[in-house]
Amino acid sequence: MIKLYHTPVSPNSRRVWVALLEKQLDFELVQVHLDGDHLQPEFVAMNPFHRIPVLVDDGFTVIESLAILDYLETQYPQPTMLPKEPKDLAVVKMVELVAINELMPALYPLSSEKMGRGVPEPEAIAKAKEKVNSVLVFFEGLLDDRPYFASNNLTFAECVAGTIVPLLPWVDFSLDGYPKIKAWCDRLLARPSWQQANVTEEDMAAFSARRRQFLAKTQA
Ligand SMILES: N[C@@H](CCC(=O)N[C@@H](CS)C(=O)NCC(=O)O)C(=O)O
Repeated sequence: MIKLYHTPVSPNSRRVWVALLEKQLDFELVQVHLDGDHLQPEFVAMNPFHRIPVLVDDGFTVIESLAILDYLETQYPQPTMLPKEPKDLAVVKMVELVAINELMPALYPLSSEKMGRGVPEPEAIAKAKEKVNSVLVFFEGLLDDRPYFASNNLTFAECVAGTIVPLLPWVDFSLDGYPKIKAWCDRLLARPSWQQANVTEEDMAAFSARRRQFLAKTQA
């Protein structure tokens, strides 16, 4: 039996969660609270960097969400979630990495006030919005007449970017100027897997409050 150690609001673990659901695998979710569970010796024994997600499959432990996705694809190839054609595969990988390396850091200042981390300087907000715009323009350019990035079927591009981009309206970044991306988000949000792995603003605020308390205590 597969076990996923995760924190439901974390995009890093939600991408694995939706992949497991989309692959229709049997798995058990183990919630790890990031205000201490992740520092317990049993968890650190699985991930010495004390981060979620961690996947354990038949006694084999995998850390790092992208490594987990690649493991799932090769161990459980049906339905396939990575294209075989080189250009399509390149598009999927670009979307995965741009979402993680460019988009996620920009969400930090944009979500700061809502998550109770204080109000960033207006320049920081403007810079983050500029970055989000460049990412969305880039993504719009990659979507063709297929319903998903470089594919007629859902791929890891959706698992990764699709668990981050739909959160943008929540941080007051409208998707109205990006019609293809907006339609792609609607398509994803209608899927049972996205509905099952849904997180609400309340979940995020509750997570953030708990995490801030923990960080204040440990950094004092
Ligand atoms: N590169 C890692 C990032 C994982 C990560 O940063 N997880 C955060 C939650 S979003 C975490 O577990 N933080 C706890 C800590 O660093 O102590 C991945 O993709 O799996």
